[in-house]
Amino acid sequence: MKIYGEEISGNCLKVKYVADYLGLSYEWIDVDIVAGGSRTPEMLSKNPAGQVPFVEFDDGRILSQSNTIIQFLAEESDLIPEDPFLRAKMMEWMFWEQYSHETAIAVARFRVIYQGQAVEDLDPQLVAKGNAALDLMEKHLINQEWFVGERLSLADVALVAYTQFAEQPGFSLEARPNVRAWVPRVKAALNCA
Ligand SMILES: N[C@@H](CCC(=O)N[C@@H](CS)C(=O)NCC(=O)O)C(=O)O
Repeated sequence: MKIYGEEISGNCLKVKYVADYLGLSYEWIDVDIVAGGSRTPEMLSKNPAGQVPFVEFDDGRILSQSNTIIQFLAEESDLIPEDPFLRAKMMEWMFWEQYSHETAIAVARFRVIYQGQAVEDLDPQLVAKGNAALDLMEKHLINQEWFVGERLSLADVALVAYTQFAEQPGFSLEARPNVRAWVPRVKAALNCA
């Protein structure tokens, strides 16, 4: 399969982390997101949403949306709990990540790191949303090592993707020791740098 993405993107890294963890063979097709590389006519013909990541399988079928891709790749692996309720809890966190976490932390990071906006000029509502997401994670991790159940799951993969970069646009993990300890725990379990 071919994975279209760029390693500056947490959403793309999710796919790479899972493919590497599972030992899947793939070709990584680098897409220059900032230069509009995901919106060329060729790319739009593959993924009309104009975004990465997406995966093109050997039979030509295409799948987009990071959390959908990782769920498909990890089918029947130990990254997805067998228990239906735990599996649903995993999905709960993955939907939450896309609506309440990525939309604040990834967006703030993009503005600061790639568009050169000063941290102090970030929209206060965006910053408040990001802080609320990190606070919720911190609270959840008080009595747990992993987001769902007793081991690493796709919920951790989805959430670590941008949490690992949260300090770049000025969010602090200083007063969030549980999140701070969980990030390297997940990355060690995934065996990724
Ligand atoms: N919900 C999508 C979001 C994908 C997304 O936002 N992709 C960004 C990079 S992280 C992108 O391709 N941006 C380029 C553009 O919109 O032109 C997912 O999880 O895959």
